[in-house]
Amino acid sequence: MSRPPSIDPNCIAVFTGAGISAESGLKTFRGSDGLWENFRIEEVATPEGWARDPAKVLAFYNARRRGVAAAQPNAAHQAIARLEERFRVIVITQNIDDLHERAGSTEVIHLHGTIVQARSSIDHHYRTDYPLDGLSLDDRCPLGGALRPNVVWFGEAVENLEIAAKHLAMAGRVLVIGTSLTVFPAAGLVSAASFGAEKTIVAQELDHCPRGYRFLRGKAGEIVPTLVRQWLSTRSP
Ligand code: BV8
Repeated sequence: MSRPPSIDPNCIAVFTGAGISAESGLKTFRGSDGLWENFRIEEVATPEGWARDPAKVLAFYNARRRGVAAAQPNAAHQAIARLEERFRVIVITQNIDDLHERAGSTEVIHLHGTIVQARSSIDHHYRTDYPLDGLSLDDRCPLGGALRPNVVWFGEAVENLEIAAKHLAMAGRVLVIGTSLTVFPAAGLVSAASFGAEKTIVAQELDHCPRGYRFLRGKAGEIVPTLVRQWLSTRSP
């Protein structure tokens, strides 16, 4: 049966969550000792929390900014970057770290923003680097607005959904790594993958496996390099 015209066998879409950065030393959200075990989402990852106590929000993200700068891409990030030797690879990530880019991936779409940038709380076009030594309430944009992390908080619109869904729909292979699929609308993107695409999900545990996906249980740093070696050494699907 020939593939629907929209599927590209030489294109791989990789959808990642916090689990792919766990072996780089960055905390996940919902695992044991996860971020949400030690912080209340409402206080540090919502516009209301920012309005109520911006200093607390900046302290939370300043610590994560330092953590990301100290972290290194792990074997899973590096394997995904290696896939570009033979395939067009679109990385669609829920993560705010820059480990995919630092591993060498050249097409990375962030759905929930990035911690390496700050944005203005009043000028929605203004962007600047998020300083390694952290943001303070004195840091202002040219219009005098307070600077905040360039991330999508709960209750804020997710970015790049449409382009992400387009790439997932036309990819001949879809690889989902390290996400509990609990945050929407991002999690709903896994169902944008085509029926005819080869679909795989890698996680340490999973409440429900999306329809049509093969579930590989284990660590991304172990499973993904093996999968990539197989894909690089065999013909396209
Ligand atoms: C929206 C950035 C509407 C910040 C994040 C009330 C009001 C408004 C919305 C809602 C509401 N109630 C519910 C919603 C929807 C809400 C939502 O989904 N809530 C959940 C909690 C139910 N969503 C939103 O609010 C979204 N916006 O709906 O806006 C709107 C529309 C138009 C206009 C205006 C408004 C925005 C959500 C984005 C929030 N920001 N991050 C920051 O990082 O600080 S979410 C955050 O959690 C991450 O970005 C990620 O996307 C998400 C999920 O986390 P995961 O990545 O999956 O990580 P998790 O820890 O959960 O799982 C880790 C996985 O890895 C596990 O499976 C584990 O097994 C595995 N793992 C661990 N180690 C390894 C491993 N796998 C392999 N190897 C390992 N070594």
